[in-house]
Amino acid sequence: MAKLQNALAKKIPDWRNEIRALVKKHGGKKISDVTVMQAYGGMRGVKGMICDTSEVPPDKGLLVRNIPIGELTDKTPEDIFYLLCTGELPNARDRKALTEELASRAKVPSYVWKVLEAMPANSHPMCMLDTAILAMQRESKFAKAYAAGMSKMDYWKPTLEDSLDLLAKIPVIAAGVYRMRFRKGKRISPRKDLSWAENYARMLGVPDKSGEFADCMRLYLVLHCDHEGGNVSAHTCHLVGSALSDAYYAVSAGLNGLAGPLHGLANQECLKWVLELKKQFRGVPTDEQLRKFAWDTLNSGKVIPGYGHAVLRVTDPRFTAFRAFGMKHFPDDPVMKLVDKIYTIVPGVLKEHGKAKNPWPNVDAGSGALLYHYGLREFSYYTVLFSVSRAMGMLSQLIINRAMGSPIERPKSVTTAWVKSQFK
Ligand code: CMX
Repeated sequence: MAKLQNALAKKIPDWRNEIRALVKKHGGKKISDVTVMQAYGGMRGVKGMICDTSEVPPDKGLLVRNIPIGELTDKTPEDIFYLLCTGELPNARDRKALTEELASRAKVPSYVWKVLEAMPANSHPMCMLDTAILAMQRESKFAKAYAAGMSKMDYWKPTLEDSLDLLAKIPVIAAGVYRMRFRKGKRISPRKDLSWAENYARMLGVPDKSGEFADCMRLYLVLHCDHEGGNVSAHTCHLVGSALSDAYYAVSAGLNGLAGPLHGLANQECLKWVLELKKQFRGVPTDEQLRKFAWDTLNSGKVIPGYGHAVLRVTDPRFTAFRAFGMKHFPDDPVMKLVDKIYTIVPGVLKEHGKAKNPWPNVDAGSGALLYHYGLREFSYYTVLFSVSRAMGMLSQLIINRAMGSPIERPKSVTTAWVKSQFK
């Protein structure tokens, strides 16, 4: 950990000074107004928080520390976590040190497995993952240091410790959940000589002689890493963490939000939708059949999963990266072909429908086809994979918020009677 801690220790004083000066000079100026519609409409577009790890310009998609995600598709998750935390990509030595650091912290306490074994056999894998993370709260170094008394200036240090512990263990737990929940046999232990993504791919136990599945997992973990601060999971993690709840409390809370069908669960829903389509038309449907299938979904009051976004207004570059991977490695795969065909038809249907502000695919529209191809076919597990990656974003945001001394979050709510009284 020394290397990442040192890199952060060098940067944090400058970041603190910069923010202090910014607030001193411009603290009274406005960056947003809030309309009644926004107050009732999920605060969409309200600028009310800071996140420096990443941003999502509606016309570009994810930038990680100002680098377009499309330019990071050859990186490893270690590169990405280092980048999220420090604003710089690591050199080979720093990357290796982080891989070794994570490998050295990967042991999951035995009581976690007992808790999971005690859960009903049909528990949702997301509930199992979140329960396991919450169960480990007693390991928190932040909670111990806080109880013992520490300076506010040092909060980020045990938060970094907790983050590395948690990040190291999440793939081990996630793979254990997969093997336990879907009766795949014994758990597979992590290896010290493998990277974070390679270990996760191996521990899942999906046959992978060529190493292509491991590469798919590397890409998957890179692409889902972070999506600025206001999405449900990041914001929940930030909110819970703002009460100085430790990383275990904060990340499990954030992941409970990721488990919702309008957020991370959409990848499970999306592949289900694609396979229903495939089943109904015994393969790839005609354009007209696909159009009708999409309209039937909309007319039954459901959303088309994998399409639309609260912020994005273009095709998600993460979808583009998944599609490119699929088209490179298995262009003739029937599910991949379907995903591609849906991309040519559904945006037109959504535009005609006229409700969704963004008719284009999001990250969840393509990821399932890749997993399905490699034999990972238990849809209800897909959001767990998303979670393993998104932990990097939530944890890096938490570390930085602690370092910047972010206060407890407490926006003001108003009553409907108050709103009425304003516009008499
Ligand atoms: N299918 C049908 N209707 C859609 C739609 C879609 N894919 N996307 C948006 N709409 C509808 C909304 O439900 C809303 O309808 P109402 O006015 O009846 O409530 C209307 O269009 C306007 O919504 P919006 O402003 O365009 O989108 P929101 O910011 O409210 O919601 C999101 C964004 C992602 C929840 C929504 O697009 C959606 O439900 N998509 C499908 C689920 C999905 O793919 N989620 C994953 C997002 C990425 C992630 O977090 O993982």
